Amino acid sequence: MADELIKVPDIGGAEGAEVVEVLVSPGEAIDVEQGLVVIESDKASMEIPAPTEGVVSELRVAVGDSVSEGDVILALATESGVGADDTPANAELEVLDSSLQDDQGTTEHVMTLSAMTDGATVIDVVIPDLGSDEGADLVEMLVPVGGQVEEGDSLVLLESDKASMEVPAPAAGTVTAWLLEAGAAVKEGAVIARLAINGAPTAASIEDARLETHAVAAPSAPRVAERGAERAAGSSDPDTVYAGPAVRKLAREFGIALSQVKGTGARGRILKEDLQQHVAQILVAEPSSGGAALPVISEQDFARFGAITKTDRSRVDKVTANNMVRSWLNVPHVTQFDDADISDMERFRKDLINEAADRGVRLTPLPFILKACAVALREHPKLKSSLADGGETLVMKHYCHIGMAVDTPAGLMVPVLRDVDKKSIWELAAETAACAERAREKKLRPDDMQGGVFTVSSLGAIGGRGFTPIINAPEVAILGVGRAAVQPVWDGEVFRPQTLLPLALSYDHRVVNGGDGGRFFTELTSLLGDVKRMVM
Ligand code: CAO
Repeated sequence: MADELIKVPDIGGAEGAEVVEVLVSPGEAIDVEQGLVVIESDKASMEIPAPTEGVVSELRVAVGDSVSEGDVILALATESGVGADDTPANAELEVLDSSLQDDQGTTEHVMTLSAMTDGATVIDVVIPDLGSDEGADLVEMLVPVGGQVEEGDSLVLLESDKASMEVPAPAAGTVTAWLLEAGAAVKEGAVIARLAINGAPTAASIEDARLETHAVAAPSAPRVAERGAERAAGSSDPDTVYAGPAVRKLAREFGIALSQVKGTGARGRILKEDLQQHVAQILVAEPSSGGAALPVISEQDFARFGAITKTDRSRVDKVTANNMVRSWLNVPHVTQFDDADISDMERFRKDLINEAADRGVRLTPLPFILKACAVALREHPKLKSSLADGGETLVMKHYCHIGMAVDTPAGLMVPVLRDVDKKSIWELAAETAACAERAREKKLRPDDMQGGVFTVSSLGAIGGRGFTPIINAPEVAILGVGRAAVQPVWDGEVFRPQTLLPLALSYDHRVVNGGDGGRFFTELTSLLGDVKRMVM
């Protein structure tokens, strides 16, 4: 038996994720594909399955930990496992160790003695090994020229696509010059500053500085915990802010000091939603700042009126809430209603029930609705466009991926079905069922929820005649589906029973005019009334 290290796989560009559930324990025998942990990122919940069978020999994460692609989740003792010593993670550690050893005798690799003035030794501060060849942007100088630093104090903040990192002072001293400007792209070895040091640096202090940089660039669990503790203690020191590169970038764009933002992620990590919440609060608190302030819904002490309990909301619920507010506030919604006569479609669907059972699929009205939308969108492509360039241009999409709202215990998810226009009703039936199951089991990947051009939200199975769906921006339209019912319809001479499907189409009035919406809707209801036309 050998230990195989199981790592966080590619999570589709998500910037870190939180461990929300650990499904196994040390000593437990695991089957291949068995769920190990559930992680939630900004975009998705995802269960990480075991790539092979084995016995859990060590758990490396706990609920609340923040993880990213490549982080080790656990060690699995397997018959054919890769030995722990051979894993990339350890290989990386070895490289780090050997680079430190190299530095023992070659301190100028980290800093170069450049001048001796007034008895002080002035050294060059250089960018250390960043752990990748891609370099980073010099985002912020944390110490002004003339500023005093202690050994290990952060000098600059660097940001790459994958990490934020601080370069610590290799020795105590005074910054005498910055040689680059904020925004400069830097790589290992670039000289960024001059430091007049208080005493001659030792090889040991230089090694410590290197180690420190590595620790910040790829925070190990204790380091992250330490930073979280600093935040939890309410520190306003920007050096202790714990946030990912994307959040830091967004904060700079908003001109927000992250030290003022309360992090709600694991160990006080500041999430994008925290920043959005902070900005919203500022707008509310300072109506004069932009005139766009919203009246506040003040918080109440409900306990005054009776017993209450409070529960934490899931990440999916919070992300959905933000998306809803963003769309509701930015997009002028118009919602139009109609009923489709699906009497023939329902007869056809029921005729196919036995064939569906033979094929092992459940044939609900949804695949027909999706197909009808795809055909109507082909004729009315504006309904699947998006605004770009601040509203100057319209992006027309020559594909037809449609999102489908799924109600799950963790919250609302919208997996996207690819190329709906090219798929048969049978294919769509199988795919909608599979997608809904994956959503409910938290197995959707961020990719599965991207690229939609239009969304269908069906409450038909749950009930209700109609509702006004909120557009999944930057899409420009969404179809809400109610519960079909047989109703009497006057045909000019008598009332005849018809199965009517209530539909609500919301569209972005910046892009879609009433005429566009009406024509699309008429086409859609007529396709649903005559399903043969869907294949024309
Ligand atoms: N009218 C009448 N009956 C309907 C119907 C409709 N519009 N739509 C579905 N049904 C029936 C189905 O035919 C099925 O009955 P049978 O088993 O007898 O055929 C039953 O309702 C259950 O359907 P389903 O929910 O299992 O499957 P679906 O394909 O209709 O929907 C899914 C799949 C994933 C869209 C749905 O389960 C779901 O999650 N809907 C909620 C979406 C949501 O929350 N939207 C709101 C978003 S905004 O908050």
